[in-house]
Formats: sequence, C-alpha cells, structure tokens
Amino acid sequence: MNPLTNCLCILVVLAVDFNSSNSETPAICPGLNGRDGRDGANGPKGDPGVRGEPGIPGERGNPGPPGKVGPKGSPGEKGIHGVTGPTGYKGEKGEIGVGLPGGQGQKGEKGSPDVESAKKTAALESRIVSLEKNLFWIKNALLFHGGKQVGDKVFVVTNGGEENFDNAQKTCREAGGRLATPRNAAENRAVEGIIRSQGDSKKAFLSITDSQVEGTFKYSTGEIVTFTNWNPGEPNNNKNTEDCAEMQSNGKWNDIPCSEQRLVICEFQ
Ligand code: MFB
Ligand code: CA
Repeated sequence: MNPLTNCLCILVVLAVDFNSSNSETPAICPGLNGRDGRDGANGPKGDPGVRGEPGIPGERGNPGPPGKVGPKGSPGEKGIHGVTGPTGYKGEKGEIGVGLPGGQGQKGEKGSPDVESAKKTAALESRIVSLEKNLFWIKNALLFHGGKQVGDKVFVVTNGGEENFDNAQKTCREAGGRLATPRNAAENRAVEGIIRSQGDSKKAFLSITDSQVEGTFKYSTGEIVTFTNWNPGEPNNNKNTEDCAEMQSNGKWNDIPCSEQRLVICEFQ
C-alpha cells in the first residue's frame, strides 16, 4: 500500500474513532509493513551453471626456466681433410755430422807462387777477423764490469784492493795490460770516474815516476810525460821521498812515496 493511502486511512480512522464510543479502533486499515524476516536456511545446491563463453586469452606468460641438458648427440660424420697448416718454425741447427775421415788424397801439384801467397793471405785475414771478434767481446766484458773506454784504450780497476807501486805495476802486467796513466784530458776523466766509483777518498797510482831524474816524471816506457794534471804546488817531493804519483778522486795529481798503498787501475790497448 503506498504511503499516501496509509496516511488517508489513518486520518479516516482517527475521524471515526473521534466520533464513536467504541474504545477499540476497528481494523479497517491494514497495518504498516512488518520488518523483514530473518534469512531463511540455505537452499539445496543449485544445478551447475551453463558453461560460459570462452574468456579472452590471457597475455603470454614469461618464458619458463631452461630445460635440462639433453642427451649427448651422436658423433658427427668424419670431417674433410684440413687445409695444410703454415710452415713451422725453422728447427734448431743439427749437430755437426761426424763422418769417417776420408782417405788421404793424392798429393796435388805445387801451386803457382801467387796461389800459395793468396792462400796464406786468406788464412791471416781469417785469423784477424777471429781476433777482432774476441777483442770486441773482451772489451764488452771489461766495460760491463765498470771499465771505461777512450778510443781504443780500456781502463779497468782491479777488485778495489790497494797495493804499493811495484806490486800495482806487476798486477797489471800479469793481466796483459799496464798500470794506467792518462795521456790526455779524456783519458784523465775516465780514470777519475773509476776512482770516484770506488769512493771520494780513494786515490790510484799512475804509472809515472821521477826515480831516474828527480823532478822529471817519465812513463814506464822511459818517455817523458806529455800530459799532466798536477794539483797546484805539486809535484813537491815532500820530505824528499816522493818519486811516484797518484790521482785523487777530483782527477788531480800529487807525487807520493812509491811505498804508499793505492788503488790499481790498469789500461789495455
Ligand atoms: C802534501 C803532498 C804530499 C802528501 C802530504 C800529506 O800536500 O804534497 O804528497 O800527500 O800533503 C800538502
Ligand atoms: Ca807531493
């Protein structure tokens, strides 16, 4: 019943009631709707629905993890013959073969004098080449051990020991050289450098003396010295005992007694 009808009905009732003596209101209007009742018990399960239309396919899923390694394949067919590889490195030189010596040949006819001479010359030239090669290597070895070369002369100090003049001369002579004496400024610098390499306080004998004529220094060959580098005021033959000469680490010379002990520097040429 809609709300307006309800209201009209109530009004009518009220009007009637007001006018009647009966205390009970006649039930001439329906009551208001009652409250909803409680939900009933679940009914029996319904029949399965009708299969729906297929849905829209979903997006492609992420790739799955890699599968396990498959079984080993069977060996392939034999390959074709490969291309020839690059030439290998040259092998080491083989040992010189040892053949049995041949029998003695027949004596040849005597060559002409020119041929004999040419043979001797060739042999000498071959020996010179061999000697020059040896000299080259020996000089390299000397320079490697602190030697100094000036022109075709090499200066080398012994093991750093010190000896008197006579023994110093003997040491260099036995080594095939002689006790060093610079003949020019370049050689003087070379000997100075070797002394300095042994220590600033070190000094070395020179192979000059004035034993023969006081005040006239000569080489071991007897020649009068042509190059000198005396300290100022030297040689002074201190106490009349100084017939030998030393070089100091500054390259300067001083006359000293031959009995002193000094470094031994030899020269080879
Ligand atoms: C002198 C020198 C001498 C000695 C002496 C110790 O020079 O001429 O040969 O070396 O010093 C000042
Ligand atoms: Ca002196």
